Amino acid sequence: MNKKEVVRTLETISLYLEIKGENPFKIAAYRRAAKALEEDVRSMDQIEDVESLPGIGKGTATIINELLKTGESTLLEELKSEIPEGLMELLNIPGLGGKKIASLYKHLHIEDLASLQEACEEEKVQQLPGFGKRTEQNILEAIHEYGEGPERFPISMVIPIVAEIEEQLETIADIEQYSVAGSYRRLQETVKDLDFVIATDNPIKVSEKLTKLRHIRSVVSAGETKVSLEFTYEYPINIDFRLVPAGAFITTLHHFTGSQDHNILMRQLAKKSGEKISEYGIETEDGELLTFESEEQLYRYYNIHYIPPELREGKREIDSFQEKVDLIEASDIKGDLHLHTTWSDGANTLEEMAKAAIEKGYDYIAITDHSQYLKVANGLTREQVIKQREEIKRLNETFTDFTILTGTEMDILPDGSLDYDDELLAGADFVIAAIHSAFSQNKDKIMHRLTNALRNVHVDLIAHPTGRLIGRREGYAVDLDMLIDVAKETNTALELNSNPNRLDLAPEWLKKAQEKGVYLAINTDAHQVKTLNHMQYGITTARKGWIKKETVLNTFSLADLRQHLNKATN
Ligand code: DGT
Ligand code: CA
Ligand code: CA
Repeated sequence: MNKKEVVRTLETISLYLEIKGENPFKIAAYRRAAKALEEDVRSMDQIEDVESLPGIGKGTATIINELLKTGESTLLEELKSEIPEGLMELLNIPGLGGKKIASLYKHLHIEDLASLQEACEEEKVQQLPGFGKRTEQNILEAIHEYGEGPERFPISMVIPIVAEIEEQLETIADIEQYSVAGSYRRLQETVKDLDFVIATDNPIKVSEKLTKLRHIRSVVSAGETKVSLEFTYEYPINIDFRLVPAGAFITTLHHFTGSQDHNILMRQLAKKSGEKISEYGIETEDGELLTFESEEQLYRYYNIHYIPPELREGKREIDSFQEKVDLIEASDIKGDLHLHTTWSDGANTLEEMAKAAIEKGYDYIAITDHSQYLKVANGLTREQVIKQREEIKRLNETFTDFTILTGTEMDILPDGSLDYDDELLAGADFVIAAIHSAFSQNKDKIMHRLTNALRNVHVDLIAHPTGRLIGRREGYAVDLDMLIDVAKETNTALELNSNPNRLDLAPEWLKKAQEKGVYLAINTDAHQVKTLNHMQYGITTARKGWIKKETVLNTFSLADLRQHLNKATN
């Protein structure tokens, strides 16, 4: 377990205790322990004795040590068995926290959404201390909204669901081959439902096994060619499974990957040569049904280069891929230029992040912890920045083919000033500037802040340029055309943040930036070793914007990158 996971578990324990109605001191002890760990600069491995931290007592230390040793907590398991599962689902209702849920449980014996709805309708909830008529009304509305679920799910929400489904499909012996399809495979920002294609000789058995997957809420239909299931995760979500014999796997996968508009283009292509294309295969003029071993082969049949799923949008892809198209690939990436460590709000140390990057085959990384203004993220003071640089220098001496670049993710303050002075910035290899506050300012103010940062000679990159969180937050009022123009003028790069919650900038804007000659950096913004893997979402998003390797700073060799950065700052 890394530190973030331990912290989260401690917070979960305190939440369970609160819902159970335990005494406030006990609840506070777990919150305090979580906070103490979060504020310590070391990673879990480096803390020898957790009890020596202020804020951690004997009791919480025991829990932490158990978590580190076994990955589990007996206390949490116990609490989970004591408290009705349906009660935890109430946490998804806005306005309901541990305290309120505890009161509902204790006084009205509410155990799940259904009993809460009933109590609201009977106007019992408004009589509880701290609730009132208005709150009751809000809860009722929120329950209705939750039941309907969002129309589309942000991609980050379904990534773990796809992983869990795939893990289970692996264990079904009668499945010969499977793949996720639909909008997920095309990496759309949001998806309506999930689609899988499965090759099997035994559809009856597979169909039956599918209806026993974890988290199923209801079986919509379970036939021999299609199984449609409703799952319950944070929200109810539908998943369609298509079952086909192995021969039809590729054409079915292609069909259900879509997009619908891409399929229309493919049909027109087939029509030209008197053929018909469908999920079953290509039907030639003399009635023969052709199937394929790979999607490459399928496209080659029509003399087209392989079109990756993320570009199957039904626009110009069929024309463009008549020729070979050279877009950025995962193997082009030589480093990650936006990373956090335990020095600010990351879960892993400098050394751990570097080691993981070396294992990924990178040549360099930039360590860009938060700056002093961002107190919630433990931003670094001027002195800490200097100390960190010394640490990086020391570490760099231990590497042969790898370099840590010193850097910062510096806040652009609400008034447009920068969080560090020029003298300090001049000593960094890579300076990121970013907005993390005062999101509601008008466009003029936001652009004043961003252009101020762009015009500073030391700033090399603007991180997550719009500040959006897909499906959750729009971001601030940025004029992207202007941002791109000023980025060009000042030779400042713009980020494609690979975190699947962000994917910021979006493909259409990446394309515009590239057209205007603005450099990009595809970064993970990882706060722990695990999320260095988010790079894949960045690469795919870049390809959606038709981005070439040459546009992307972190495909450069270290020498070229250094040269470019000097040119940019002189
Ligand atoms: P979504 O679910 O709205 O996020 O987007 P998709 O693309 O996953 O759409 P979905 O689940 O309705 O269908 C999956 C794929 O199946 C779709 O991309 C193309 C194919 N497909 C489904 N219905 C049709 C159709 O009526 N015509 C054509 N040409 N293709 C279809
Ligand atoms: Ca779908
Ligand atoms: Ca579907």
